[in-house]
Amino acid sequence: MSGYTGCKRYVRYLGLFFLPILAFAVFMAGCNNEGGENEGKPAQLAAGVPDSVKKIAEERGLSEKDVEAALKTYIPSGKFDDYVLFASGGHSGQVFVIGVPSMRLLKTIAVFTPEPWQGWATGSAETHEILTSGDMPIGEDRTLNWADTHHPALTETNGDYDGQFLFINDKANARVAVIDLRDFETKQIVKNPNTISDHGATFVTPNSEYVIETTQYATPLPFYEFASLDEYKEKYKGLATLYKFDREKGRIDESASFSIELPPYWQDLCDAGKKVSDGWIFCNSINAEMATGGINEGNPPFEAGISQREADYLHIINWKKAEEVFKAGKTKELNGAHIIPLDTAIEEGILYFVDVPKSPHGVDVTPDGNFIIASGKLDTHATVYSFNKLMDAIKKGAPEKDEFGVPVLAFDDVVEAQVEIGLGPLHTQFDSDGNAYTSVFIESTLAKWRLGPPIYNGPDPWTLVEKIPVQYNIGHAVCAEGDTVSPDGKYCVALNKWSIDRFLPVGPLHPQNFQLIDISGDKMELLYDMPIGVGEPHYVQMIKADKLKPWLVYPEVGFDPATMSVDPEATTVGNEKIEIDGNTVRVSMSAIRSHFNPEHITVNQGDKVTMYITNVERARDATHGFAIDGYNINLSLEPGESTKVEFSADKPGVFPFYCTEFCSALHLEMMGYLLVKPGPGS
Ligand code: K7E
Ligand code: CUA
Repeated sequence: MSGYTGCKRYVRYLGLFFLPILAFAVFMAGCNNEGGENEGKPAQLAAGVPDSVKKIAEERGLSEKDVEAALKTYIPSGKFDDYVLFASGGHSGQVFVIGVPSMRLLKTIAVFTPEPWQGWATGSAETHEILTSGDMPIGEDRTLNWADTHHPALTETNGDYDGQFLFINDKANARVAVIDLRDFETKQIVKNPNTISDHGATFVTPNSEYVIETTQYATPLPFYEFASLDEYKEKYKGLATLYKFDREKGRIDESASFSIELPPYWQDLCDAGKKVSDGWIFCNSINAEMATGGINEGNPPFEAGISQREADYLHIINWKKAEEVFKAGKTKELNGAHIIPLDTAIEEGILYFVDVPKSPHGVDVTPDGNFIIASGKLDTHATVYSFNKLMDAIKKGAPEKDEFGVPVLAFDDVVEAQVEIGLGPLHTQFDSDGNAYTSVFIESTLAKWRLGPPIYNGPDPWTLVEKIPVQYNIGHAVCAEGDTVSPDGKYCVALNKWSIDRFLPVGPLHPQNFQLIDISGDKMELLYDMPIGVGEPHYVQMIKADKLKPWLVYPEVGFDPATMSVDPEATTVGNEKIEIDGNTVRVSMSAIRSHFNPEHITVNQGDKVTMYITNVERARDATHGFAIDGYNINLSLEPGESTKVEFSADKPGVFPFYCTEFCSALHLEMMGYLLVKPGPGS
């Protein structure tokens, strides 16, 4: 509870400032509440259902089931959720943080899209730098300020979430971001220099040694070299990139990262092996036909061309071997990145294929690592591959090769089971009792089915147990820690693409629908619908809330979130000043309830202004904003945070600056003036 001791320390600061008594009173009221929530008052257990409750249910037309669902999801004021969802924000480019079972939105983490509330790339030099470091490597305007986020991946230790970092990909531009879960802020964005779109990202190896990213739509390698579609087979490539994660630094180390060249088969989702299958990666693909579309030229459209064959290829990649080959220098360099050529990958035994029926999408490894489950979107089955059988088949030698020379294992040698689950299966999660949960898109259900030995040793292995309808068109599903080595069961959430009639109409663009499902009983029960009114989430991970240990305030005053350390340039109390040197102006500013210091900044038109602003507060939630009207600048300064603002004072006039977070009774008075004297030519 650093915020609590912070209050006491802040009382000392108060002597230094002349603050109106009112603001002080409001502040101390805030202090008194600290550490108060969730403190152990004895629970008041309801003894039977009182008539008043029955009356409410009657008046509101609620069934017994509705009341039960309400009780299972209600979190009283000041109590916390048991689980946290990290949801991709789709084309909002962000990540949503949601509590389970309440399904309350706790935060949107700014990632690839400027976000003014958090001051993300809307004024602070540090966040602007992080965002633009993922810009396009070519072109006159390299700006990328939107993204299509698909798959978040929490860091893992021995295959279990450890709550330290979160990765997420941008499908639209092949970027990967790193979010630090100490302050829930994006720390790094990496643009793949050789691929333009990704999808099989982000997935981590069991100790987060690597973050996996595969290309979605094949393009020439590198992506900005031109090759006509007639040269598709020769010039277009897929790429699996393994980004080395440096946990100490909390950053991807691009110099220790490498890619593996793949045929242009449109690699889709991936999962890393775990336990027995640690060291391997499994990725689906959907265009073994190598169709190039061209409906306007009389060719079959992509959707038909890509669905001609009965099967596509599951890619089986030995990443430990690939790492050895990379370290031995058997790579080519392209745009500063290391690539293992396809021929080398084949020779070294890094890459194998096996058929997956009917345009597969998801691929998911069971918690024990023994099975790999792949689902064909146009199939009614989930196909289960045995890891041991795959290894035996590799040892035995593949009977066939694809047209690039990649060994193709015999399907019948490696399949453990094909489970009939429904039309359009996509993604699979797991519980702690040997069950799998597969989202079934076309029929809009979540299907629960039994795995087989050794992970499930009861009666009727590899059979469907039950299906629950969802509203509507489920994409991914997530269950509590359901893709780790130790799933929790309890809850799943169906991530539905369409909501149609579930919410009050808000115009033709409908929200997505997250549906919370209780899986703890014999029957799955739908508990709650949560509209997602911004972007289209794809994948989500659900972590136990107590694994997250976020800071409540920054650990020291002057902290720079970009470096996660005290900025030596940060303004300290008593050192507020304005230094002018020719046409450069340096402002050292502090922010505290309820004033900025300095309050007047007078510069000449054309001056280059750099401001170091520190929020010197130590109280929890005492955030200040800093906006300059007309200069397109807004920051969020969390307690202890220091940030840098750079701008050119190119517009003459008088520009109020003010605090954009309602921080105290005298918040409106927390302002100042930027006075820009016109230059000689204006
Ligand atoms: Cu939407 Cu995982 Cu990108 Cu399936 S993906 S739904
Ligand atoms: Cu500081 Cu409002």
